[in-house]
Amino acid sequence: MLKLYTMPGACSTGCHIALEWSKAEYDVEIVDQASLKKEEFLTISPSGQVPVLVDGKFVLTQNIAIMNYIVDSFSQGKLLGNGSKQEKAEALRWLALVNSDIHPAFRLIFGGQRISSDQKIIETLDSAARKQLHRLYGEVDQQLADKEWIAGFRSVADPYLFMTLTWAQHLKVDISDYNNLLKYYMRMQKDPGVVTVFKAEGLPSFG
Ligand SMILES: N[C@@H](CCC(=O)N[C@@H](CS)C(=O)NCC(=O)O)C(=O)O
Repeated sequence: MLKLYTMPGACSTGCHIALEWSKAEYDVEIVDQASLKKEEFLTISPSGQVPVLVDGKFVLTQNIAIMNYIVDSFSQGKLLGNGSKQEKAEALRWLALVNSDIHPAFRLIFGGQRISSDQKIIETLDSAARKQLHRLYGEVDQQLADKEWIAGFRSVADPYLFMTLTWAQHLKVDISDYNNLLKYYMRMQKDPGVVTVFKAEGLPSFG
């Protein structure tokens, strides 16, 4: 059985939601920030990061690879589309935007002090990241103008995008002018899979 290592509220919670949406049988191990840097965890994730997916002796890191592995393991979830190369590419495009562009921008906001101890530099990184996020979420907002899901159908890109929106809310990243995105965020909060996973990870429910 697949086993996912996740830290509540992190990007790994997105993988947890993808497993739940796939109607998969899976195990979850919830880890905290401190345990990520311990010897035992570093043997499966040398970078000391979640997500990690374990399938027997096979150990996999990196969101994109894990999302793909979930889809290949549980094709009934159709989280990369209907089998056409266009739907698969569309879902991967948005998954890549979240993993390669949106997620790293957040790292500049909550991890600025890992880059520099100079307060001015930290503030510059923070404000540059907020501008970048505003532009990226603008792209997502346009895409959602006539779509319920980011790729046009429910896909692995959605739970990951959703997790970044919880960070945006927490860190007060301004998305107030993006109505399509705000509506999407509200819809996702009510999604039964999201609700189940948030409960399982001990995260507060959305009011
Ligand atoms: N490139 C990695 C990034 C994973 C990542 O940034 N994980 C974060 C949680 S969202 C983490 O484990 N942070 C803890 C740390 O770096 O100490 C992936 O896509 O899986």
